[in-house]
Amino acid sequence: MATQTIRTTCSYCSVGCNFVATVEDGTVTSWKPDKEYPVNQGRSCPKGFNLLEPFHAEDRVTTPLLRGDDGTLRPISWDVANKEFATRLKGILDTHGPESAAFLSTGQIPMEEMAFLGALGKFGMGMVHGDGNTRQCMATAAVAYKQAFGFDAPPFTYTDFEESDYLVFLGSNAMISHPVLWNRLKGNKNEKKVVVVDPRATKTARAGDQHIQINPKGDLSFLYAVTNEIIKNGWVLQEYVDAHAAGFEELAAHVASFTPESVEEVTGLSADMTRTFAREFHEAKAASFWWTMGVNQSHQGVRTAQAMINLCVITGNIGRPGTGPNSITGQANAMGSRLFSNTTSLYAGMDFLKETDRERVAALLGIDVTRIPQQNSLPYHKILERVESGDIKALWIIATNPGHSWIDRDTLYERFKNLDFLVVQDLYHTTETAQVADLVLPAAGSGEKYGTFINSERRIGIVDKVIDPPGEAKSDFDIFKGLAEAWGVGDMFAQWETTEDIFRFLTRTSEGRPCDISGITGYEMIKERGGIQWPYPANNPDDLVHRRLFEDGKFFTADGKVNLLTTDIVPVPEPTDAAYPFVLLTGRGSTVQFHTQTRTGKVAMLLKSYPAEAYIEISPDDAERLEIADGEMVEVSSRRGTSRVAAQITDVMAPGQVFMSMHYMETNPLTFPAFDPYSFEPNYKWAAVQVRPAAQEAIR
Ligand SMILES: Nc1nc2c(c(=O)[nH]1)N[C@H]1C(S)=C(S)[C@@H](COP(=O)(O)OP(=O)(O)OC[C@H]3O[C@@H](n4cnc5c(=O)[nH]c(N)nc54)[C@H](O)[C@@H]3O)O[C@H]1N2
Ligand SMILES: Nc1nc2c(c(=O)[nH]1)N[C@H]1C(S)=C(S)[C@@H](COP(=O)(O)OP(=O)(O)OC[C@H]3O[C@@H](n4cnc5c(=O)[nH]c(N)nc54)[C@H](O)[C@@H]3O)O[C@H]1N2
Ligand code: SF4
Ligand SMILES: [Mo]
Repeated sequence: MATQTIRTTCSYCSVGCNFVATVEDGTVTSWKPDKEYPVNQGRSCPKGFNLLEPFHAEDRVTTPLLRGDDGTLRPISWDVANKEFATRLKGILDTHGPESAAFLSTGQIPMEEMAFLGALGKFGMGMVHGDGNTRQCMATAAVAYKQAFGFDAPPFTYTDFEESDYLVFLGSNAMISHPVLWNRLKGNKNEKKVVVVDPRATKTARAGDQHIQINPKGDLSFLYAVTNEIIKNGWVLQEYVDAHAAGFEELAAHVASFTPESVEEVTGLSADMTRTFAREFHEAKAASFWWTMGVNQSHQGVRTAQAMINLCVITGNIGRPGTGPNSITGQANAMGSRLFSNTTSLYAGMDFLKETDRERVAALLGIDVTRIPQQNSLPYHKILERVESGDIKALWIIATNPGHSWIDRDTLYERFKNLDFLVVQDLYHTTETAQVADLVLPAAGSGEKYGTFINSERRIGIVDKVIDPPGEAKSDFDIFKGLAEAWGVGDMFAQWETTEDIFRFLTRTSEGRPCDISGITGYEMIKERGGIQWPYPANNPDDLVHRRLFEDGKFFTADGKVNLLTTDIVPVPEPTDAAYPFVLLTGRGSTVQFHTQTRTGKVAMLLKSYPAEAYIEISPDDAERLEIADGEMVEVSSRRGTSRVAAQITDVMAPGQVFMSMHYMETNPLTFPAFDPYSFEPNYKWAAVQVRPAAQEAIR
């Protein structure tokens, strides 16, 4: 009997846990969290524990599917699918130009596949526009870091979690969103305080030492008032600021008018609370911020993230153990997509607008430099606007399900009607987006193929093949290979025989860049070392298991200094009023549900732990006033639409606010399409809605 031991990285969240599979004659006989792996040290959450089950679901798409004249999707061969793709997409691009088709990708496929897509779509097929679901998720953090540090570089390593003595979770429900990371707090032996800043009394807020129940969108004012307190009380580490920061005078002037008293109304916090927070932050030996979507998905997200960066810098809480303005990433490979997807930036954070960068990539790939677009891609929402105007006529969607997850999603379906060609590449034919596609390409999931992911602490981890994909489904890598051949550009990528060839190409693109990984020789080395964090340059080998950035106080900007950036507070895009008196917040509902539920929704064990039907969380006060009983059906309306959901009365919610989880289709018809002005990330965390008991006929 042939027995294999295979280690692979979980393909749900960005914590990056590793699992060990025992495979006997092609059957997985054991699946356990890896005790040796420095990230999870033998722990896992129920999603990862059941990672392989959804790969066996009945609704896997096992052959390419083409929509016929009668409107139904029918199986076709790969040969026909590739030809159909090439003929129709090429026809559109030839007739209407390089801006008439676009792709939308993901933070969920291995880095090598992202890199292939970015090269094939742009250099091979000649498209200019390609963005991904990381726009819905991490764009704000990426832009905030880039503007402040000169590069998109989350500075921390997970041990900072264990070394901090003042941990501030701002807009993060880590206990359910990053459960294994949260668990590592147990390893923090300091006399510590965990502060959670969230409008809701989430599980995380309740598990922490203090819950600062801030008003939605009160964060920027709060952080500016805290900054002002620190400056006014002389708590600035001036030496550090003088040597390593730019813009301190402007920062001090900007925050001068924000006092704990003046922000009371907008934050909903007493002046005392803000003042105490400032003092405690100053007194901590190692203070750290940990933020996620409560910040990123906001109309002023970038500047809010930078307000945390400013605070860490002026108090010297950066580049030391246990410190840092730390953005935890979302999807398994969000960091990979930020650095190596060739969408928002050229490989390794290079710039499409820079001739030298274009020449460098062209030389490494052995292609003519004119094949590389000299312009940046449009961001996601602009791509969709061009679909609406008819300028973009074809969309190719890979490993994301915007038909469920996009903000104000009903408009998306209207827009899709304008398309001449919609291609969806997914594991399942049942996703909301695949259901409206013209062509569906059957993909293998991570667990059925090879590659690497980069987790939240910049650790490159291995994705290994544990089982075979069903039917004719194949890895996204193999799909791209086939499409390249059919397009007539197979030769351009001939040197990429395996995903590891692409990995080695990426290491070369990174040489001399902040994310330099040119010292990594290949997959074996990553396996041997239990993952490797970037940077890992050649000629500078070390045995570090954990790497933290900015220990030398040198940032990636031209002058080596970190930029302290601020902005004026602007009103929320859709204020509440008499007709729509509630603020609708949205986000993760439980540890066992992932996004649009295409995978977790198929695991019997997970299904038991959350409500099957959509629900809305509402405060006891509001429920009583509206005469709504627990479990009763209610209608939630925004200016975009109405959804019927069950009321869940809970003191998690403050009066005037309601919460719906993103895992249900009922949520995104209601959300309001506002975007951060720098990152263009959608503001999923604010819409004005009305709630009332459902009309009787609706309940029947
Ligand atoms: N179980 C599970 N885990 C996941 C995922 C999943 O779908 N399910 N998805 C993964 C991905 S891609 C991501 S991006 C992460 C997201 O992880 P999180 O960011 O932790 O998840 P969210 O629930 O979207 O938002 C976090 C919190 O922001 C709060 N919030 C809303 N508005 C504000 C505000 O104005 N100020 C502040 N301070 N807080 C606010 C919400 O109340 C919520 O508790 O999770 C990852 N992990
Ligand atoms: N209201 C509201 N909406 C939100 C959010 C919110 O907080 N509130 N959060 C936003 C955030 S942070 C995110 S990240 C997005 C997530 O939104 P989506 O990306 O739309 O969500 P997923 O369900 O993860 O979709 C991934 C798809 O890829 C498929 N897939 C998985 N693995 C592979 C693979 O290897 N290859 C291929 N080809 N396909 C694969 C899955 O079956 C699934 O259909 O949602 C956003 N939407
Ligand atoms: S915490 Fe995240 S990476 Fe770890 S097992 Fe759970 S979903 Fe997977
Ligand atoms: Mo995300």
